[in-house]
Amino acid sequence: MIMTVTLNAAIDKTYIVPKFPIGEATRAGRPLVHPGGKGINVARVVRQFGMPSLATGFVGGKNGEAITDMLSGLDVGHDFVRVAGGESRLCLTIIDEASGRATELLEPGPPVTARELSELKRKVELGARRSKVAVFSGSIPEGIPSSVYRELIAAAQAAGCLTILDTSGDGLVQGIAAKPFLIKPNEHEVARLLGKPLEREEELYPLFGRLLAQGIACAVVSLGAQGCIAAHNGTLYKVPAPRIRAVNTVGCGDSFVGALAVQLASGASMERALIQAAAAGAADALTFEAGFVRVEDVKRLAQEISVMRL
Ligand code: TA6
Repeated sequence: MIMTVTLNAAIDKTYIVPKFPIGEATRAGRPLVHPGGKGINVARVVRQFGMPSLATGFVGGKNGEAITDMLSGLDVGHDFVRVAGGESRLCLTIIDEASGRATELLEPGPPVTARELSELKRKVELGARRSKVAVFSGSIPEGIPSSVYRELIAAAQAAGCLTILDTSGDGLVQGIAAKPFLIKPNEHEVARLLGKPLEREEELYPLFGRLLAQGIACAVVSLGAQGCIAAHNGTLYKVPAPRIRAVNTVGCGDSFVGALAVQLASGASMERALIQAAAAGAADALTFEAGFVRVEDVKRLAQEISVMRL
């Protein structure tokens, strides 16, 4: 089983409009509605690959109930802490068909108390005992210290779980201290680790050296349409993404991580895991739904990908 931790669950609504002019009223059709937040997206993708998944984290209010009901409907196992501080957030994506661009509007979500956080730690410990891989994804809500991922990852690892961290900012910097098995910043998030915006691929090489020396087994930097670069066990991999006609790239990183988690839980080689992940990230971009893949697309696209060892 794969456990995913989403500290700020969401209801994701995606509106597809012919044109989205700023400062004007736009009448939209019915949105696509899904349970969201990065870890929940990962859990859904894991399930699409046919592997059992357990989603945990924080939900609140009626929106929280809607999130867990939708997860049950998708056959995704869940065990969330219900917070008293308010409603789980709405995350809106507006896709402008004329330009092909997506605009996201992400609410902050409810605050979390220290007692609610202790409750989550207990759930993570229990879930990790039943899981091969634990995935920690997404932003950190108000009330929780940025050291949260460090503590949760340590708890999951103590239970024998392989851990993946996909977050940004201080949460990423502090989470690295727990030595997760794998981290996956994107090209923007890695700027925090580099201390400057990423300009050239080669700038990643010394960073990879530092991360591996710090005890991270695998560091993957996703580069959108350029694919990804990864370092594992002293080997550098470059994985070009297949060429596709993207309709929505929101959530592609979550599908990438979901496929990685499935492959690592199945004992696949890093090379195979990276190919499947790159194929899943691209497959997600073929659909309007965020964090959603058609497995047949992943299989087809995987055949177009070959890994280079640098
Ligand atoms: O990656 C896409 C997405 O997961 C959306 O589904 C939306 O819920 C948002 O990102 C949440 O990101 P965050 O980092 O705030 O948890």
